[in-house]
Amino acid sequence: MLFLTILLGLVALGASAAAVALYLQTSRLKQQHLDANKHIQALQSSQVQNESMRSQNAQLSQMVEEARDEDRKKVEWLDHQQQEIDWLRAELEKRPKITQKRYKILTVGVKWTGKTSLTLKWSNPLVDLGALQGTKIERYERTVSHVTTKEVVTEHVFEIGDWGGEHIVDAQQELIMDEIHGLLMVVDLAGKEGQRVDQQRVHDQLREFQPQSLKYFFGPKTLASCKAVVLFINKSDVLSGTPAEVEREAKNYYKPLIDALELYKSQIDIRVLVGSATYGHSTHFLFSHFVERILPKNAYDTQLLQRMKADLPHSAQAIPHGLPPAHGMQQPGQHGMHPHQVPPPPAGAATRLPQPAYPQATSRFNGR
Ligand SMILES: Nc1nc2c(ncn2[C@@H]2O[C@H](COP(=O)(O)OP(=O)(O)O)[C@@H](O)[C@H]2O)c(=O)[nH]1
Ligand SMILES: [Mg+2]
Repeated sequence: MLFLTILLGLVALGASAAAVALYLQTSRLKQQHLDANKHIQALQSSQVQNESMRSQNAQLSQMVEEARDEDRKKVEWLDHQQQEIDWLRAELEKRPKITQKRYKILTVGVKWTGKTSLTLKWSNPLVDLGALQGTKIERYERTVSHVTTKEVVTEHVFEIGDWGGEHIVDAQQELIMDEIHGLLMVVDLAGKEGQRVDQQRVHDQLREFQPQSLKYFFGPKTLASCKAVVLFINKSDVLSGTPAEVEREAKNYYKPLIDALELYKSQIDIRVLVGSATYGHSTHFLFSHFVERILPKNAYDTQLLQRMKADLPHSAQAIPHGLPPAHGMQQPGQHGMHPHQVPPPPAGAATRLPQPAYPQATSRFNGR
């Protein structure tokens, strides 16, 4: 009995032990299961990460490829540019060199006579060079012609100085300093906004250009370099009458000055014109005149020849009475140019010009 009881006890003990072992085993398995799940989750998330990194990587690779492509294109473009620069440089080497010949024309006269209006009209300047430092001279520039030889292109340029001071005696200083090729003396018949002749003003201007002052104007330096002097009696529009009457009257006002200038006619080419800067009367003739007097004959180009041919011979047909002789002043009784007429050619102008090898020009260029 005791034996049975002990046996049963042992069996029960064994069963309990087995149950405990089973429980422990189950718990351990559960824990392992949980761990395994966690690992699976971690693995899944790292797979997702991996996937996204792979796609980022692909994008980066594409970007790198594109940047490389871009780089290659830039290198090609730079090569191309370099070739172009080399080609242009070689072309430039082949080109003739450019030189400039400048001819200075100084415009003088007292304030408000219309110098600036006149300068802008006759020379139609392309460049305003600004005021000469320390002076009252505004400078303008107008290219007159280009002459090409094998190695050199010569650009012939008029540099027009427009005197902006009050008294012309101050301008004389500039004349002493500078070599000039043309001199345009401007006087007028009326004041700033004047509608009729202002005798006092005429008188004042005659005093400004009195013979004593002229002596300074036509000093040895000016006589040596200056090829053309023009006295322009401006504002002829304030006079009325026939063209001949207007001209006679205007010249009469300035007779003392014209007579004083006459003394220099054997030494320098002097021309008297009556006109109006506002209305463009006689103004365009200034261009042809200065070209004809100042520019050497080998400095004409086709365009200039056309213009000169259009200006001079054409007008010669239109007007029976020519201008006074090219050198010197008008003879008594001879009429100079009238503001309302197209200017006739100076005597001998047609023969002085180089002969063009093309038909008679019909167009004029815009220098007026
Ligand atoms: N009636 C008339 N007035 C003119 C003529 N030319 C210029 N003027 C006037 O005269 C004034 C002075 O002109 P401007 O060219 O500045 O003279 P500057 O001081 O000699 O340069 C301006 O009011 C112009 O409008 C002209 O031919 N006739
Ligand atoms: Mg002015």
